Amino acid sequence: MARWWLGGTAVVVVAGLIAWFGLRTGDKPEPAAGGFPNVVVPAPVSAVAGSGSGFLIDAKTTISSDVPDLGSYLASQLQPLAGVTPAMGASGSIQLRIGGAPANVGESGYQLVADSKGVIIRAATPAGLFAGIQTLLQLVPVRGTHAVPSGTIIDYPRYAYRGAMLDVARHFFTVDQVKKYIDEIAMYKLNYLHLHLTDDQGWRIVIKKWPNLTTHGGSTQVDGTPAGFYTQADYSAIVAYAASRFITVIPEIDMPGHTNAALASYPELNCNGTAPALYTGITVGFSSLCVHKELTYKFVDDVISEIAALTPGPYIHIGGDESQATLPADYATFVERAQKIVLAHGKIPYGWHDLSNAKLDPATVAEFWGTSPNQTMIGKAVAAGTKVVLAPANVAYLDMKYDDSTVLGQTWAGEIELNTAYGWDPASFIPGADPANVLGVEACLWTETIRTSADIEQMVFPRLPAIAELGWSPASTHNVKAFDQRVAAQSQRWKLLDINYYRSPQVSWPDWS
Ligand code: NGO
Repeated sequence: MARWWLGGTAVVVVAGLIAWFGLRTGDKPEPAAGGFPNVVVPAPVSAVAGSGSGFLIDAKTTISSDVPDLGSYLASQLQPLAGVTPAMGASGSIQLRIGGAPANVGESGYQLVADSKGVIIRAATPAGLFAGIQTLLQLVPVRGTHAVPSGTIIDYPRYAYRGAMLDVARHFFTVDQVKKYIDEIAMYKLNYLHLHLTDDQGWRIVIKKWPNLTTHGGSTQVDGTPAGFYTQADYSAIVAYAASRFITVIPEIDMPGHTNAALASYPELNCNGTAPALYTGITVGFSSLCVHKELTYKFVDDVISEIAALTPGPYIHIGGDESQATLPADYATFVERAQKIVLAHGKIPYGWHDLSNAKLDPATVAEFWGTSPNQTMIGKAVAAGTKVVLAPANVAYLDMKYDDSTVLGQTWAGEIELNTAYGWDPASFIPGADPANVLGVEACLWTETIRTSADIEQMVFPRLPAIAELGWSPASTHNVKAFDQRVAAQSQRWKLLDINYYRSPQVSWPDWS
């Protein structure tokens, strides 16, 4: 019997509040147990236990889906979990239905009902169904019989923006590596992938009008090892793959600082007309586009024009961080023109919160990466109505070490253990900010020290699920003990899928061996 189903009595459970039936230290999950309230990350809005033994996924299971691609996606994802690839059928025991969900699930949420006969996920949109599928996949016990516990979940996100940033400039990651990362962030209902495509150490996306940006500027990376770049077709493949997981890609072209790779590729972009050498170190703040050359704005317009054409999503990120080599007045001039260029190409300007040193367009979105919520720059901008995404470096930077023993990563913003990453509230983070101006949260992975997919996973698991939960789950579910228990349950799937993760001492990891 499922641990959370108490003697046949239907028990109303608000996820996260009832931690006592979670996995206890050293517990092995019972076969057909786990119960959705204490395993799902991000915690659902509400979960009501049903009676009965739940739905057994086996060779007889079939799927019928109003969105055919989602039916086959679910079948492929069930294969490693339950050892079966359900066939599609008109009246499947698992149904994915557009329509019929309660109105409060909105455009991004879903309702999931499981009983002994089957599972029905209903949503208003394919994106909502996809979120419901992620929940279902977490409910399937990997061990023993693959029985989804019976009950009803109603779930929808707290914030519209739930992002992950991956720096592909300091170390380059291939299309396949990015797709793998997309699959991993999709498990936690993130809906934006922000790709940091350019920096001092490398320019990673072909711009047809400025080909040397990649042929020269994309040839190396941190450490001076050979690197690569995305053709526009590669990039479109990433965008399309992300879209199939209901994730919108946000391209970042970091300007006017962090531009050594561009300056090294085209001497004419430099104020003195001389190209610097390629850069393979990690110190920042020394490069700047030449703000007073008109060619600079032709360059920016050409780049943004090609990037906008490759971007179905609404945002283009123009960086704007750490422009120590740009005079403050020049910075303001540049940012004001760059915003206009983005708007002229039909996109919303987005950038690191340093942008608020310039006059912001009302549409511009600022990404807060500071370590103190009292930083006046962002406070003023948000008070003036600027929409903000929160990626505070001391809680949401996944390149920070966990503790003194962490091999990878940096420490400039502190060490970030799992419960530190989880221990803040986006709504009240910036004092005085109207919570309505907080678009959401982003987990950032800078890659000065990160070289492989295993490195990525080591730094993001389990902290990325923490940030994902802050972005998705209602504040009322916030409970560190319950969260740690639900994260512990996730590790069974990470092990199965060969996803590397950090065994934080704050979590009682079950022994899955
Ligand atoms: C800072 C800096 C990046 C570094 C990162 C490392 C921002 C927005 N600019 O974050 O260039 O890679 O820290 O943690």
